[in-house]
Amino acid sequence: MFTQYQLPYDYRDLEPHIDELTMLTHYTKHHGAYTNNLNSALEKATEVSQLSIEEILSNLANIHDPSIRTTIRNNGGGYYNHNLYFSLLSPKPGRLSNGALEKRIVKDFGSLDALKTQLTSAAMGRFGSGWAWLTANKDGSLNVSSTANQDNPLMDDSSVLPILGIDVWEHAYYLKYKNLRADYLKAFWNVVDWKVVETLYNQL
Ligand code: MN3
Repeated sequence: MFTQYQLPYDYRDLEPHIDELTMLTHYTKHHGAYTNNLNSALEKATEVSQLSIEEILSNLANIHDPSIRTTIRNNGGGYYNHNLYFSLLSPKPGRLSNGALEKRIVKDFGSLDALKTQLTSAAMGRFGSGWAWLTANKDGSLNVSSTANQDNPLMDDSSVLPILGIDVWEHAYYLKYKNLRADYLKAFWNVVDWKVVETLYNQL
């Protein structure tokens, strides 16, 4: 039985960057539904129901029933992706320390600003609903990518570690920003807690 990541902040706390109604709806309705649907589907997929969510997403091919496999792909992805997304946000976001992640960002992208530009570009380039990602490889190198729907980099390569995910489904921004995804992305960077990203990276 999977449970939602518990928010350590209130729905209104990310204002004005992400508005209260968006946070409330996104967390209680969208993320809540992904979680419930995942748990229901797993009752019919005993071949994977004892695994961690990372293991499930990395082993979707082991789910026998194609229809249940699709349900778990969509809702298990939605469950995992939103746990990561909400955990990255903070009303008092921390900065990177002068540690391994900052050094690697400079090595792979030139600067933190250059990395943000690449992630923003990946997020803008995703047509329709999906996500942009920063993932870490086993050797510590970093990669920017994007996926459609609720897919996740773990579905293609179980060896990578997603350390930052940007939700670009319209439900993440439409109430406040309407069709202006670029404005949402600009605001998003104001509430990303780089300390959380760094802690994930250090788990490699
Ligand atoms: Mn979402």
